[in-house]
Parts: sequence; structure tokens; C-alpha cells
Amino acid sequence: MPLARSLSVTSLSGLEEWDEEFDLEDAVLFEIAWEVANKVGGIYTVIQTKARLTAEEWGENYFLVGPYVESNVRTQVELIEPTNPVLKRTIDQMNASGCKIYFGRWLIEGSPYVVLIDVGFTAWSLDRWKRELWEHCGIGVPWFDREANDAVLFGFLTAWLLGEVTQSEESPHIVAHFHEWLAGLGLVLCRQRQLPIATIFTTHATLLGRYLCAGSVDFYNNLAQFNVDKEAGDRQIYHRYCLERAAAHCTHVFTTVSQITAIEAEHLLKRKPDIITPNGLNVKKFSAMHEFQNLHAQSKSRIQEFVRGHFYGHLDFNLDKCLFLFIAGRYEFSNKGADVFLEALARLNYLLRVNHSDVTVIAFFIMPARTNNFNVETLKGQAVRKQLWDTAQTVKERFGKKLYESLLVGQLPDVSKMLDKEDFTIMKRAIFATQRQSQPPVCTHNMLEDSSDPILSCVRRIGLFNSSSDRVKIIFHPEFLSSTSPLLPMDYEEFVRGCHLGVFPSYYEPWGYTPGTECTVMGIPSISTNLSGFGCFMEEHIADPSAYGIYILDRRYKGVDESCNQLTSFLFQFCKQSRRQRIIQRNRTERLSDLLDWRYLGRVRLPIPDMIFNRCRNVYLKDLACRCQTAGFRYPRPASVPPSPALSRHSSPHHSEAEDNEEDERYDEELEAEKDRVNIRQPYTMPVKNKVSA
Ligand code: G6P
Ligand code: 1S3
Repeated sequence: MPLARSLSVTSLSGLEEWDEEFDLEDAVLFEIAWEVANKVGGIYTVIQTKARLTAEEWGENYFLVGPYVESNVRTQVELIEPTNPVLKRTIDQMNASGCKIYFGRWLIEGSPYVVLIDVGFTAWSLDRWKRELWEHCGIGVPWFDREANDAVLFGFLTAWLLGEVTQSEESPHIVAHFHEWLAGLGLVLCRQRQLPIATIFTTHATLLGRYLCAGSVDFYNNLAQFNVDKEAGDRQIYHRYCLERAAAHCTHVFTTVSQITAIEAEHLLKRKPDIITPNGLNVKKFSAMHEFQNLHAQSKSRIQEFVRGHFYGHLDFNLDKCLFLFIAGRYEFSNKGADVFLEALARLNYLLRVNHSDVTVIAFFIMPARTNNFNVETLKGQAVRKQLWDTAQTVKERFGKKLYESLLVGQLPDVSKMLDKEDFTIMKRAIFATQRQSQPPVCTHNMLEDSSDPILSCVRRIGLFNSSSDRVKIIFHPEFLSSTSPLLPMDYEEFVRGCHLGVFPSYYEPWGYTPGTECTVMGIPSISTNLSGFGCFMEEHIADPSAYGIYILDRRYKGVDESCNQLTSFLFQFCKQSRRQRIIQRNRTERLSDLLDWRYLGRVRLPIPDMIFNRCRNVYLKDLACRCQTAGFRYPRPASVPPSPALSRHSSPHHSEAEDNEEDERYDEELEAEKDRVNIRQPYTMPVKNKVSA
């Protein structure tokens, strides 16, 4: 039997029980993930946002370990000499032995230290390490799987690094927290080499879960029945699966991000997670409510600018009555529910048309796919818009000059002479440039696999081509957003703020960063599902989620068609809201942000079993454990608030603004009283940085 699988999960082999009391200054935390300073999916956000708090707690003794990716390092990392003498010696030694390890500060909140490993530089060791992996753990990695090869290199280099640190005379108490299968091998090797390190492994999704859900499998009804080895083999991911399962079994403490993924891990990885650690964000609270509303208005106007350019020549809809919806994340078409969203949009288009609605919906799909850059038509749209703007500015200046001169001589201007022939010529030329033969494009980029792309294929099937008669338009932006983009120069946060609704009808979503945290903390309502960690979490902790702008779609007990109908109905109701109702709803959504703040989140985690203390005594786990003590917080359903704003009394024309305000104030008081009752505002504080009793 492979050694990695034969290690007992409760064994402390290699790790002596730490003293009942030890100096916290001696404890060092390493957090290891492939997404450290390297955005691939949702784990990047977890690590990046948690870093500030962890750096505050651990100070100089906190190090993130990730891969060296030159383009990321150039923009996100300041390379410096290692500050810690043990680490400096280790890195120098490894670099002298043919590795390339960098040290720096990650330029994010908290500026944590990062150790970045150039795995490509040590590729010459790949065959040797793979042989070792096979001999010691019985896991064989095929040559053609580049990602798994990287995982092998990253794993061996991480274990080497940690091994060197443990050799030092100072011999600190080391805690190593590994995320996901790509980093998991380092943990397996630490245990196999019996390094005195306390290990934690967090899975943010299981590999097999992702693959099974992406196919046509009834996943949740068959969780207990899957023949995991066969399923992994059939999908040619057996070696990856073994790496993931080995890490889950070798670690001292196994965690995941939601209850639903805990059940999945128990069945697919055959180990029940010890703790559930839901994902949070750093919540920025504004002193006045209107501040975040103003930010929405500012960001929305920038999205409107983009829309003006994208739909030039076809701007036959009222931008002021235009609602911006979006879906974003890793491009997993059916896992993330893009299929259901598109189908619901087609149905919504029909409903809006037959009801002669004056609302236009623009749905953005932000999911990175393989492209060779922006397409000409999309870039041209922004150029035309810019030209119209410049023309308007030129004419305005000429107009202003004439007006000024007329006033100087004490005369009111003759309005009929304010614009001359030349002004009209340049304006006509600009208008002619807005003529176009084609419809506004659905996709902003040239796709490498255009004909087989799932979103584009679905758009072709449902026929939503941005034509004038459509009330629902689609824009597929197959790249993460960036403030330096020539097309839509906004970063992700600004974009979310400017939208009206995030739509995330996922079938497979261990937590769901985008819907969960990002929309909610910015006061933007969202739709998620009862199959996503976030959706279940909100259902558990809020008495009436939809009253707070958190719509939870039923994908657990309903078939796809029924879910599409439910989603269509959510969307249609949302389109029927007045501006005032949307503003009130955003205020309510924003009130939930406390619940999702890293500082408070621990208060609703599940109680931690005592055995974790016994299994490995260390501060980090104690810290995690302390955060899990307060369970049972539930945002009340305020008596004054009806279940859905769309159905609320606010829609009554006889309902005055004063009544609205009164109701809102009453509601605020109730919520604040409930927060006081459960003490949710009391931030969690780390035990004093001195002696800690285990
Ligand atoms: C915010 C701003 C208001 C603006 C509103 C638009 O609340 O403070 O000034 O009118 O957003 O809301 P809407 O839902 O139509 O984008
Ligand atoms: C995973 O990233 P994903 O978008 O591939 O990890 C995220 C962070 O825990 C989680 O929010 C998401 O549901 C998972 O899917």
C-alpha cells in the first residue's frame, strides 16, 4: 500500500506534542498555494483578502509560498532580501543547489512576505522526483500532464524549503497551511519525511466533484455511490486525485469552505473535514450609507459609457432604464450555471417583449477563455464613441467662444448663428461614422475556439444576437477585467459596484466568492443557489434572504427546466422594480456585510472538535478553533419587511416616501438590536502575543 495512504490521520508522526506553554514568538506560519500572487480562480481572493488579518496576527512570522510567474511578479511583488535569517540561509542554500527561489513583499493589504518558487528552473529534477514519488507514495504522474508536473515540482521544492527550515538551530514551531491539490504534495512529503511541522490542508473544491459535475451526472443524488478510483481513471485524472486524497489523509487537520463541500469530501476523498472555514472579505464600511450608493452611480456611469460605444448605431434603448446583470468566475460553463443563465435570459427576453417593458437588460459574462485579443468591431465601437465625444467637445468649445465674445460686447447672442456650417459638417461626419451594417457583437474578443465555445454555441441556439427588438442583450468578455483595458477600463470591484444584480446559478460551487462576498459587501443583490456554499450559508444565517437581496435558486430539488423558470421569474420581478425599490434593496444587502467580514466570520463557524487540540497543539489551530466557538447567529426577518422587495408594499403607488423611510428606520433598529444581542460586532482578537496555553 502506498505510504501516503497508510499514514494514520490521527498520528502525530514526526511532530512532537508541543509544550503546554510555549512562546508564540517562536511559531512560524507558512501558507502554501498555487494561487499566491497568481490569479487562476477563487482561491487567489481567499488568500489575498485574508492576508491582511493574518499578517497583523503573525507579524514577521508569516510567509506565503507560491509559484514564481514573472508577469505577476512584475506587477504585484516587490522583491527584497529575506528578512528572516533562517529563511535567508535556506533560500541561499537552495539557490546554490540549482533552484531559483525569490523573496519579496506581496503588494496587497498587509504586505505579507512571499517566497516564490520558479518551478520551471528546477524542471531538470522532474524525472528523479517523479520516481521518488512513485517509490515512496505509489503515485505515478504521466509526462503529458503539465499541471500535475508543476504540482510535483512545487511539492518537492516546498518540502525541501520547509525541511531546511526545520533543520535550523532555532527550530521554530512551524505550522504549514496548504491549499488545494496543486500544493498538496508538499504536505504529503512533509509527513512522509516526518518533518516536525503541524499541517493543515484546505480543499476549496474536490477535483472529482468538479469533473463529475461538468459532465451529465446526477452528482448530489449519487455522492455515496461513486466508484471514485474508476471515475477518476475514466477522466484521466487518477494521479491528480491520488495527490489530492493523499494530502487530505496525511494532514493533521483537514478543512473545507462549506458544509456542502464537506459532505462531498467525505464521500469522494473519504475523509470528513475537521473544520469548515467559510470565505470572507475585508469589508470596508462607509460612515454614511449614501457613500456606497454614490459609488454605484459612479461605476454605473462608466459601464454606460462602454455600452454607448459597444452599441453605437443601435442605441435605440433608454440607457437610464437599462439594468446591468453579470456572471463571473472560472469558465466552467455548466458548473457555474452559465447554461441556466442563458436559457433564463432567453425566457426573460420573451417576457419583457410581450409585456412591452421599457427596461433593457444587458447581461455580462466575465469568464476567461482562450483568445487572441479584442476584436476589431468592439475596439471600433469605443473609438467611435470617443470620436463623438471629441466632436461634441470641439463644437462646445467653438460655441462657448462665440457666446463669450458676444457677452464681452454686451450683447445677448443670436442663437441661430451660434453654430455655423463647419460645426454642422463635423457633426454630420461624426454621425455618419456611427452607421454600421452588423449587430453589436456578442463577444468582445477573437475566440480561439469560437465554433465550439459553449457560451457562443448557446447564444447561437437561443438567438440572442443583440438585435434591436431584443430587450435582453449579451456581452461576453472572455478575460478578467482590468483597469488598464482599452475597452472596459475598470477593475473587478468597480465593475461589480456599477452593476445591478450578480447572477450565479451554479450547479457546482463549493463556496462562490463572487456571489457571496463581493456582491454582498458592495451592496449589490445577487442570485445564488442552494447547491453553493454561499447560498446554503446565507439560508442558514438569514431568516429571509430575499428580503436582503439574496435570491437563492433551487437547483437541489428542481429539474433544470424548473430552475430556469424560477430564475426567469426572479429576473422578471427584478426588472419590475422601481429605482427607489432598487436603492432600498441595495441598502438592505449592504447591511449583511458584517456577516462576511473576515474579522467576524469565525463567529458562525461550526464548533471545532476537541480532538484537534489534542492532535496537534499549536496556536494557529487554536486560533481557528476559537473562531468557531460562536454558532447560531441568524439575521432576523424584520417584521416590517415583506419577503421580496419586488412584492413589497413599496410597489404600492399609495405608499409615500415618508412611510418608506419610517419603515426603513424601524428595520434598522431591529437589526442593530439583533446584532447587539449576538454580539456580532465584537471583532475576534488573537490571543495575546506572548505565552499561550495550549
Ligand atoms: C444610487 C445613487 C442615486 C442613483 C441610484 C441609481 O443610489 O445614490 O443617485 O439615482 O444609485 O440606481 P439604479 O438602481 O437605477 O442604478
Ligand atoms: C474555488 O474556486 P472556483 O471558483 O474554481 O475556490 C473558491 C474559494 O474557496 C470558492 O469560492 C469557489 O466556489 C471554488 O470554485
